[in-house]
Amino acid sequence: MTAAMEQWSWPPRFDDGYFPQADSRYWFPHRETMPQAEREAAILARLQAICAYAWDHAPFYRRKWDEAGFHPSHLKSLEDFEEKVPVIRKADLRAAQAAHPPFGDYLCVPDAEVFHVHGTSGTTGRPTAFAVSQGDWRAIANAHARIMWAMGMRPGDTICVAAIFSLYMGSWGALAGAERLGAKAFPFGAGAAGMSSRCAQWLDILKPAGFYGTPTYAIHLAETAIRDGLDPRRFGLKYMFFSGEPGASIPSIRERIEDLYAAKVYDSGSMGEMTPWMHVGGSRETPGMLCWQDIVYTEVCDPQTHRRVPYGQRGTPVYTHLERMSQPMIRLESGDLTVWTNDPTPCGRTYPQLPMGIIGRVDDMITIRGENVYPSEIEAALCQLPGYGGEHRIFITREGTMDEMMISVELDPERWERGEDVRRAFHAQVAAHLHSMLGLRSVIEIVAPNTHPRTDFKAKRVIDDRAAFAEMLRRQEKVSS
Ligand code: 8LH
Repeated sequence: MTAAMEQWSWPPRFDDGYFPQADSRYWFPHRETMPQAEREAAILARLQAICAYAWDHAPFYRRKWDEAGFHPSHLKSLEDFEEKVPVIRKADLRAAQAAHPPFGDYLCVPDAEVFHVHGTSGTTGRPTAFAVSQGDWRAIANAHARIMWAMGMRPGDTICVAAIFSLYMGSWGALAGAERLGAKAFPFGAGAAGMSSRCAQWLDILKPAGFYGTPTYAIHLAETAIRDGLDPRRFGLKYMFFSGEPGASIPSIRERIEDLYAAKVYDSGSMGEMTPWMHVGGSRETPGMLCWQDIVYTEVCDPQTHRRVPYGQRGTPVYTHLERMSQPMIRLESGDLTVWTNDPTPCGRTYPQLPMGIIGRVDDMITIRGENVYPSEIEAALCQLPGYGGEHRIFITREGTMDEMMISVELDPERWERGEDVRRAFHAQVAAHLHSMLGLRSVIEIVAPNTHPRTDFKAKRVIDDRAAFAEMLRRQEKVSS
């Protein structure tokens, strides 16, 4: 591979002063549009280099691969990669960090080279630390600037980052990309009391071109703005890019946000561990997300066998870093669910696509009387209904031996005020629509606007008390035996 692949090297090196021609659709024209077979040959060579690097620097990978009978010298094709290299899971990373604190024995650079420490929220169990070297931070900034360019953002644009600045990689990744793009970075953040009102006020004053956050927060922010007497359509936003949860690739939710703000919506985002997480991310012309395979090699796999599923089918993304030195992830199983395709794209990039984005987590699936449903499908269906008040909760419970689902749906303020008949009609409409969209009946409750708490981060809309119910039954059995 020669000059044909712009700034493609191992170890990764970037020209921080590089910009494409101002009128170029592509940041790296050749790298983004090259024939797939040529790119795959380059990816294979890179995978060989990275596996050898990880073998030399990370006892974690040596141990894993020894157990699986794999050695980097065995890697001769992309098929070898999926067949011979075992997946790693978040639990493996957690265990490695518990045994080798704080960064685990997959840290491949000297401790002194760690430049940023981020991590998982750790709400369930031990948090996992992400150690990012300075070189990797540059790689992240360059990759994100490239994808933000594809979404249409340009040097000089003001980009508001409206997500919490803590250990969460979402906000920092968007900020690093905005800085490298030569944009005016506006790291407003999120998460403190009263911040949404102030954010709306700032957006109204500053009129930024770009906005980053979660889809849930964008809707909440628009509601806040409207309540404060501001019109989000007058913020002047052009590009709103999202990550962290499903929404931006779901037509009804995307259209809702586009309508609220009169802006274009783009989806992006894999996992904090996989930063540059925009490596699955949208472009101006292509719906859903592209898999930017030369940044992170994505395989959409059968969740059991971890072999790639054919294009057009559902599977779980398995990710491999191609431009990270500090804690390279090699076949990290995401546990998410998506469908991948490999069609010619309107933007001309020759990457596989995730046209529906990421649907949810494999284990988010709710099974009621034999029917499977994902929470994002319920949200998508509700967003299609005029009158939907913007929030809902899904309660899963066990009645005897049967699982039941109850959905509590807000009605919009104007219809709510119109009284009981309108509420009853909406109830019937929600029940019929969800039945036809999901193929199963659920118990519906219609509630007043703003009944359910809003969030400035990722929404948690499922309340599942089946485990508590089973536990209660066990306790009762003990008492009566
Ligand atoms: C998504 C999406 C998406 C992430 N559509 N589900 O924000 C990007 C990174 C930094 C992030 O959210 O990382 P984190 O906190 O580790 O969460 C990763 C999970 O978030 C991922 O496994 C997905 O389940 C979800 N997610 N971006 C749908 N665009």
